[in-house]
Amino acid sequence: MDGDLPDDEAAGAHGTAGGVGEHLWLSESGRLWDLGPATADTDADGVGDSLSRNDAAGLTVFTDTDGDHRVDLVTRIGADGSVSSSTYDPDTGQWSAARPGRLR
Ligand SMILES: [Ca+2]
Ligand SMILES: [Ca+2]
Repeated sequence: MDGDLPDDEAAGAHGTAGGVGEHLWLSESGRLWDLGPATADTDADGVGDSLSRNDAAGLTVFTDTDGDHRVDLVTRIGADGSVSSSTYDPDTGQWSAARPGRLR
């Protein structure tokens, strides 16, 4: 028969386990960024909800607080110990800055 796909190719096209369905997504300025799979479980419910990125300016932690795989909390920890965070409002699609602070 024509049109049959090899098994491995079909599985690759349709599999979801470990695929992008497990990734965290970041909405910003009307675009959606694939951040990759969560690497940390910050609320200990057994489901990964956060990942962090290191760069020259410090550490940025992306967290999905409600389990829909959309990041809704971003925390930036500067190399100098400063901390700032932004929360996402799904109703408005806007990020708003939370009160800045410092690590104790
Ligand atoms: Ca969790
Ligand atoms: Ca979310």
